[in-house]
Amino acid sequence: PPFHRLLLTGAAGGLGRVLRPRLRRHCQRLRLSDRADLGSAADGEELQPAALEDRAAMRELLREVDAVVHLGGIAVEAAWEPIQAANITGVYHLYEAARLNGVRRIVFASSNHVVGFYRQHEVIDALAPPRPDTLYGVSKAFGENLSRMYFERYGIETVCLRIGSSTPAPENRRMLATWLSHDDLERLVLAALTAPNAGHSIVYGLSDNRTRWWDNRLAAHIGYRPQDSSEPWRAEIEATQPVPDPDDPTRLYHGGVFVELGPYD
Ligand code: 15L
Repeated sequence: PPFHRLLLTGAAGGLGRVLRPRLRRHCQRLRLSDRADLGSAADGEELQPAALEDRAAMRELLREVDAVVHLGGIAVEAAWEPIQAANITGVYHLYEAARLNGVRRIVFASSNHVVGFYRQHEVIDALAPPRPDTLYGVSKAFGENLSRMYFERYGIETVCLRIGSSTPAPENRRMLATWLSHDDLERLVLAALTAPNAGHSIVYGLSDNRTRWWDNRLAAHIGYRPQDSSEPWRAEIEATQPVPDPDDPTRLYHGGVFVELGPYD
């Protein structure tokens, strides 16, 4: 395996549980962290619970780690305080811990909600200005910018994954464009971990879908090659799910319903 020790944060979350057994195959030791219960350690796993807002615990968490897959944090719209604690302060703690422990590569789970207010007729690449649809999207834009600063100043490489919708199968019309299969998620994370010169990069996380709003031409150096597509689900979704009203956000915006969620304060 190419890595001695990988760290996966958010390992108890939705995608953390998907990646846990898959990343295990690519390292000698897989350190797993979350504030939620992680169950028991399998062979080659190390459990190290930590809250992102706990600076000292984060510093310990990144000790003797080759690279980090950072899925930890709030993954949907929420009140400001938890977003600030996990996605703003927590990401800062992560990068400070990387700097102090000499960690050289981070794969950062960003989100399509950084660009959620683009319209579905617009196709954008990684240079499109952010148009966050939620406080959550703003917090992910912060992580993208903080990681850029840590690359420019300290050479810590980050691949920001603007993940679409990673579920076992596409569930609705919007997800025909945004879907990222779990196998493609694994391919994407592995490409981001192993690309020789990742620098600071932004990659959209989607499968090889026929309808697509996100263009990865600026991320060719990461070498991500999706193998799956939402297309086999199209006929059934289009036959069984009503066409939304013309002013329905799920039909207008990249971010779908997120453009209307909240405020939750
Ligand atoms: C996200 O960022 C969320 O974490 C996920 O739960 C989905 O809602 C996804 O975006 C999406 O846009 O489908």
